Amino acid sequence: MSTTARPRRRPGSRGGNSVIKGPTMAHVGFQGARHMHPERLPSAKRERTLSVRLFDTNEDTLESMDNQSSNVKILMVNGLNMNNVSEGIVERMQHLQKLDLSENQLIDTSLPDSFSTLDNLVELNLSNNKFTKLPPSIKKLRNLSRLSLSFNTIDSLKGLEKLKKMQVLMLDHNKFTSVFKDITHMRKLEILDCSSNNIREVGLDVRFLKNLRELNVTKNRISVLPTDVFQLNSLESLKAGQNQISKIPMFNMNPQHCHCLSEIDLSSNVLNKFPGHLLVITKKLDISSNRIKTLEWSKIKKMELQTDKDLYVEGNPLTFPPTDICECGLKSMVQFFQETQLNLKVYQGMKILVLGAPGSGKTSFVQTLVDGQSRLSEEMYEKSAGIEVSDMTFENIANKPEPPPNVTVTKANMEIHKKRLSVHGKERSEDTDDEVSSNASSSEHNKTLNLCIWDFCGNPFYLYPHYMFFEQPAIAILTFNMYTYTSDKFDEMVSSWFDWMIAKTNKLVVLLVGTHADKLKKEKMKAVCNEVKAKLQAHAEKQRQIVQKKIDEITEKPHISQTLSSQLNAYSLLLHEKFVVQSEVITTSAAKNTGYETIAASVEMLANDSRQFPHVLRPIPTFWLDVESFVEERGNTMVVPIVKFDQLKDEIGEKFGMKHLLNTILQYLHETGKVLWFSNNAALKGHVILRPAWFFDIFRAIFRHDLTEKLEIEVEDSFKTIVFEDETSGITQSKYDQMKEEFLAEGIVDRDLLKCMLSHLLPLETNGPFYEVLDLLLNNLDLGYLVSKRPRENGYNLDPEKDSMHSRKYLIPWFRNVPEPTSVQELWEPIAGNQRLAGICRFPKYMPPGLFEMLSVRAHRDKNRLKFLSHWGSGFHARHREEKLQIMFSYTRHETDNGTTLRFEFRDDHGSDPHADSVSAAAMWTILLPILMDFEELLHSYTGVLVERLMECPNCKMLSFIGEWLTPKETQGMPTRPCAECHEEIDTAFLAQPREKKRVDISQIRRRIHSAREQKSN
Ligand SMILES: Nc1nc2c(ncn2[C@@H]2O[C@H](COP(=O)(O)OP(=O)(O)O)[C@@H](O)[C@H]2O)c(=O)[nH]1
Ligand SMILES: [Mg+2]
Repeated sequence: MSTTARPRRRPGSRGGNSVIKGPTMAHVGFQGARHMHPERLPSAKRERTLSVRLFDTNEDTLESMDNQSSNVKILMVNGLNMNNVSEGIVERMQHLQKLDLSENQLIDTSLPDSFSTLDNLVELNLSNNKFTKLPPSIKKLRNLSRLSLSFNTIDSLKGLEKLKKMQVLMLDHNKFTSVFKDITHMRKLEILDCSSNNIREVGLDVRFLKNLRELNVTKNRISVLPTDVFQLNSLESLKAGQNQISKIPMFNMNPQHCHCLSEIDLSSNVLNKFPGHLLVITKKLDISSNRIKTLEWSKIKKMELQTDKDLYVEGNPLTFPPTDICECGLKSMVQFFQETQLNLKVYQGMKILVLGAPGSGKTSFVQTLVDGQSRLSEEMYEKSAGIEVSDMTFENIANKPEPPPNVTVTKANMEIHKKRLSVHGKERSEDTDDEVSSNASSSEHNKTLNLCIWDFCGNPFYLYPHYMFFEQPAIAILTFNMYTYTSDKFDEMVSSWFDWMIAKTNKLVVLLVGTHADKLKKEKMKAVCNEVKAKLQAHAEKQRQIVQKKIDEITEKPHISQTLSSQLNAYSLLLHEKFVVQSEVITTSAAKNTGYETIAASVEMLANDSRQFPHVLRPIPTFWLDVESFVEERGNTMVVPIVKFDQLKDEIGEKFGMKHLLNTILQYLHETGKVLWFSNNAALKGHVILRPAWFFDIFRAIFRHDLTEKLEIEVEDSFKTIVFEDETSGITQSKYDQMKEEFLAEGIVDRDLLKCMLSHLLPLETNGPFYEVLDLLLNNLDLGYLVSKRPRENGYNLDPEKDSMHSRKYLIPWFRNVPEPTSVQELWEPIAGNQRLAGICRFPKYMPPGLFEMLSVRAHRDKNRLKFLSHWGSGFHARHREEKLQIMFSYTRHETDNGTTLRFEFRDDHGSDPHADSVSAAAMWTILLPILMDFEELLHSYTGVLVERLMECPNCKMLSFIGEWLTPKETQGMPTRPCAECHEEIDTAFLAQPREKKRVDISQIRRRIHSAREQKSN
């Protein structure tokens, strides 16, 4: 089959069929082809024509074909300017295997219906015609294995489900906008050419094309290549030049399974980072005419000097290595690196965390910053969700003297800094100053600052999951859209983000960035910036005052107890840990690429501020870098790139010695965004996540603001093929719909659904990786807990047996938005008069989103012996397994401010008989305390949270006692304490957990309280 389909017009064919003189048909092939042999012997048998070329399609010609028709297997009717395929041809050619109709004038209606009866057709060439749609009749040609539709104007490939035998598919030079979704069933496909179309993405579905050898997507509008493409085991050639591909993410390169492609062509794209990791899997890598500035040594390091690989890099704005070296090919680059590496110092980089409301311009900001030219987010194919990682470097960073000791970066500071930059040849600012210039030349300015930029999706949905990744040390960049800003949106656009950030870290370094500068007049912009600045100061002051007021309340007291003094301590810490905000809003425009030199200057100055970032820009020992490469490589070869800390320690120790440095090195890698190692998180510090971007993807697969949409899409493409055809799972469409509904409505996810959601990140051939990730999510990240549902039963069992065959579902509190069920009060109300233990944690400023959700998952743990009865959006209700107790945790947001109150209450559940034996306060504390302590541990990682702990007076039910579960000693020593509200002497067993020795006669106290109540009501 001619796959290139170049016009091959027969001379004279232009004149139309009727005027053609000469032969009308050529018998070009005979059975056995004996006629070709010069010494051919006459045969007794009649010869049978196998292959026929028609020069016209007149009725005469067709008739003369009649006696051959049962034999003809190949028919060529190309280049005839024909605009119709007659029934006549089709009827006569029922045995046809190959048909070439290329280079005609065929239109959508040209193929007769009977065309679909050409059952034996294996190869069909329809290239160079005028089709605008897939001819419907070809959709039934089940045996078709080679099809060319090249050079038409077809825009959709839908409806080819029956064509499962396809091996070669030529779709180039059409108007397709999407292809991959419609060919997932073509598992035998080997060659696919869809160059010169309008395709925007190579979907994840490409991974089903396991036999694909050649893939050509040149000249389309693709911005992202899924890593699955590179993992196709049979792929030999990948051509993806002339697209808009901006980066090639890292992916698993398991050396055992790694095969080598003969070429990867990524020329004429917009890559800004050297995808050197591809050199491992291809003989020839063409990345010419992109936007790559440096080729990192670390990526080429693994190459041998005598490499036979080819790397094409011309047409890039390369500054390193020098162009003349690059022009001489990969060998000379490797040599260059090997010779220069000894002099090359590496300095510690840092993370930049970009956040702000959705649509505030974060993604455009980051892309423009990284690319050094205007980029608006429409260019990117996927709407951001989760966290997007980009890397960039600032070259020629100067060694700067310590900045002046004021905490806030002032405008004046900025300008001085700008000047200094400009004279270092960066041409970032117009003003030059000879005096400074002479100074500068003497100072050293050859450092490179490596930045790892995390672009946080701004949808409020991520307020909880993203907390995990918002850490210090890092520069936070908060963007807001100056064009759509109005005073009443200040909270939503600016201050709520501050509250969110401060709650986690308390110490912050923030650049406040106004975007969309191109859309405002100068005066308006100035007014907006001034207002935002003033309002932010006022907001910070207000927040400060809330804390100050609490401090005053304590200091005014005559006697400061141990509890109060520890509170005082915590409160004043909140005031002391200042945050640094650049006092002026930096105005930027991603559309015009303005404001970025100020950003660069600010980042550079902050990076040099050794009080804020003592580690940044320090030289990194070579040994650390070796470990870094080792860790990186290790991560790239793992399906689930997570190692246990101890294991990594052993491996490093074995390979490099100096085990004891691992903590320090991992901390460095964590701070620079190379790995994730949450050393302050007790549940997680035993794990090291070697590829942060992979982990973000796992998060993103589950935590999605657009889940409804996402699940819809999943079933459309990859999901049905993965799971519906997976022999073990046997999931039907209706089961899928049911699981989806359940997740969206109840926040309960079925294991199979979860598997699907993660399927593009984890191989499905084996369950191991999935369970590994599941275990991490449930047990280390407090994602959710196991529940079960029996078929045909309505409710869920929130406490199933571990191995129950019905428990394949997980309740994920963050997704659970159902209202409190009425059944709760039916059980809770009747025992309202019983003995109880109740208290609150009040968050006057801000309660971090997700805190309650994590608390509930932890409370559910087996060790707490709670049997969950109900779990709704803002609370849960449980019984204790052994003690007769009902338990409720719930939280409510204050209507007046940002504050929130989390309440816990234990009620004795011996019915409403006041004389029945009730559970002692001491016993309640035994159950409550571990839950509270778990909660306190969670709180511990939010250093900027203001929290008040209060206990309820068992008599008057007012919150009149300080919660002392963290500092119980003082109260434990007393038998009773007076209530500040009702002045009743209250047994301290209700206020703090009693010492073990203390025996309390609860029933006596209960009776006393009871009679006091009766007296009162009289
Ligand atoms: N005119 C103009 N449009 C911008 C600018 N920055 C972003 N946009 C547009 O604003 C919209 C939201 O931008 P995006 O970067 O996706 O915001 P994100 O949701 O914060 O990541 C997109 O339509 C961008 O094209 C800018 O500086 N100028
Ligand atoms: Mg975005």
